[in-house]
Amino acid sequence: GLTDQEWQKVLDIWGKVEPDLPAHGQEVIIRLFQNHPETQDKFDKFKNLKSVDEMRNSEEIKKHGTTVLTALGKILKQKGNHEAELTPLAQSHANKHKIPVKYLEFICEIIVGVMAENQAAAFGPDSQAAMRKALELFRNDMASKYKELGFQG
Ligand code: BLA
Repeated sequence: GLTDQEWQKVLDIWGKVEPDLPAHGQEVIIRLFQNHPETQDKFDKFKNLKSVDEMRNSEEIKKHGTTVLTALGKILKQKGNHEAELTPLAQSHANKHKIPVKYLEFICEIIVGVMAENQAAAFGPDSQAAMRKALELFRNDMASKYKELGFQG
């Protein structure tokens, strides 16, 4: 788990991201699709988007990015006691969307990268390390739930 100090760092930096959630979310999804094109195939509604320009102009991408970061923010604010938030998410991601743990790793790394670019001054090495730890906890707990659900992930 994380120490109280580490959670404090995570929630402090998240507080800086929150006022601009849609812009961060949009960037995260576009970069996910650019860096790992196979992830785009998981989305029926985004299969038609070919160029970065089309992605930038897509309100649906911005909307999904906002959904993702809003859900992540709710999870982080539980400081590890995120059972109630994770259960439905693991269920939909295992049974319906079929998202491997590897893809969760991809998006978490991109989230850290986008935060580092947009929040350079506030997101120092200690904050980045704390954020990485929190995202690892999220992924590990998703992976355990995947196992319970019989999804190889
Ligand atoms: C949908 N993803 C969702 C939803 C939420 C999240 C809240 C809508 C409700 C639901 O279907 O359960 C949450 N998505 C997240 C979080 C992360 C994220 C917290 O990416 C990451 C921190 N989901 C993934 C990854 C992919 C993914 C890595 O975690 C793709 C590689 C896909 N999420 C995905 C898909 C949907 C979805 C395909 C359905 C989209 C739709 O058709 O509306």
